[in-house]
Amino acid sequence: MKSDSSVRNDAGALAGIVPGVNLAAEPGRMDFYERARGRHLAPLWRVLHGLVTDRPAPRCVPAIWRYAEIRPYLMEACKLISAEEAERRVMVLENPGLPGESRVTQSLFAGLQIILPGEIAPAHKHTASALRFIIEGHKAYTAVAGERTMMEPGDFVITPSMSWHDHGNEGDAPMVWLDGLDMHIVNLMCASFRESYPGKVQPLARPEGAAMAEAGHNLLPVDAKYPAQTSPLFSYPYRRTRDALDQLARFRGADPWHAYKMKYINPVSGGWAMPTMSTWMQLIPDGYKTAPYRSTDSAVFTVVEGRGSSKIGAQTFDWGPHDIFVVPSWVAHEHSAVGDAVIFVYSDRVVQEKLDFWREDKSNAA
Ligand code: 1HN
Repeated sequence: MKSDSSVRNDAGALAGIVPGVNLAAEPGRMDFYERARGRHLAPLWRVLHGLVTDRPAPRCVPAIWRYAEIRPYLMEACKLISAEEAERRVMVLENPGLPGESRVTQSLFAGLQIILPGEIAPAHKHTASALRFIIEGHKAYTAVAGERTMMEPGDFVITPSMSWHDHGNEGDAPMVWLDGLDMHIVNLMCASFRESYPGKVQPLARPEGAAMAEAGHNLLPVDAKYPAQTSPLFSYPYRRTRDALDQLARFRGADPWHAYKMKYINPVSGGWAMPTMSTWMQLIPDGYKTAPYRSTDSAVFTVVEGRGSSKIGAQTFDWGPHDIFVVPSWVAHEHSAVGDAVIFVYSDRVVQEKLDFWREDKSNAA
């Protein structure tokens, strides 16, 4: 019999073998496997239960990036490369379970982008949609599809698929934001396009505030058509979000699993603000502890205000402002806050809902 090293019968590959398969008989099948491989054929029974798992089996692991520990690296990057040379000066948050893959979860990207006073991140567009969640700094803007918006800490800003976007910092301090992108979902389907704008910045076609005027007041211009699935409102200022949560907490009780959690919506459809990434802002009142919860969407949490801790699976992570942590799919988690805590969350829930995959579990069954 031929050596079977080429048929990957190592423990890792066999993790997916059907339990009924007689391992003692496998050596006698190796010659067949080998010849089949020459015809680009492979036996499903050796991999089936790794392909179709009993429950979510994320390779992504619970993790936290503490801002005080990573901010110095952003500053150091500024000394080594300009925003222009890098195209985007972003330090990627790599999930420790997925090193080298530029993934914060299996389906999502996260990075911290830093732009110094006077710098410009040149205009480009791509299939992937991006969200920005502003961490620190003032007087920086992003221009999206011909309209600028200024960015302030806590603001949630959207770059829809295939819209030109460039950023600039007109203030006197560094500007840092979290970039959340869906390119791994785009790439799963091999649907990615990208183009540079001929010129550093795109021309502005509308005054600042136009999108907010049209779509930001529970009103829409009569007869306006919105063919895209992304919200036409591309900036959700923190001032308004915070106020909404505050007012809600004055007359409603906290939800056992979520405390106060408000989804960002597309005013045209009433659905999620973006077609590929769900986004929320969550308020956990001082002293409150949420009940264990899990769902099939893996989520990225960015702390805005307050301190607290989250038990994620078996691990407990303490967090404070600007810390970023990840909860993988189907891992039970619970949060507790010391002082009112406000947390921005994004996940792939909207995609799973569209595909009828999404599930949640509030039963505390592990
Ligand atoms: C991108 O275009 C931006 O436009 C940020 O600011 C991060 C990460 C991967 C690919 C494209 C931006 C990105 C990105």
